[in-house]
Amino acid sequence: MDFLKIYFSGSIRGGRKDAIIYRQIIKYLKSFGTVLTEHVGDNYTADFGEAGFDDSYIHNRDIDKLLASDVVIAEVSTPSLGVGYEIGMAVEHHKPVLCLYRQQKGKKISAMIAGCKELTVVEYNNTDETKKIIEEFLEQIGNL
Ligand code: 6K6
Repeated sequence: MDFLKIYFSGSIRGGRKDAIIYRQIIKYLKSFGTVLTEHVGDNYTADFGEAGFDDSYIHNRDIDKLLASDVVIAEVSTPSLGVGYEIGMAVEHHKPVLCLYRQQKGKKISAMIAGCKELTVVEYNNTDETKKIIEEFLEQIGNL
């Protein structure tokens, strides 16, 4: 089988407080294949290093990557319009999607994610747990 193409989705303009977690997940995902969206874990400056990128260019490039991917792994603890849009698009195109969610006091995951039966939504407490969850998911969808 070809090297697995993984689309990692995580908040950018929705807020970067979980960026370190994204980096750790991406690092682990790289042991299974190519992560098409490694930049989501990058350490951006205040403007997220976006200077010079037109929004429609970003959108079209990311959708091309999403459609080319074998699997989508989204970290959904920080609500993000872009992440929600990517998940919806992935479902529409029948991609296997794993949503990783960290329990946070006073917060609840969107019903549009928790209530979608095409998605695999799994809660975790620390990044070590995400490794087992990811491995089990890839096994379950037949990619390991
Ligand atoms: C960042 C670094 C260098 O250039 C940039 C430009 N911005 C983006 N680049 C790539 N993907 C992006 C960018 N902005 C949003 N996205 C996509 O939307 C990513 O794939 C994320 O999963 C998602 C984040 O959406 P928002 O709404 O939180 O920004």
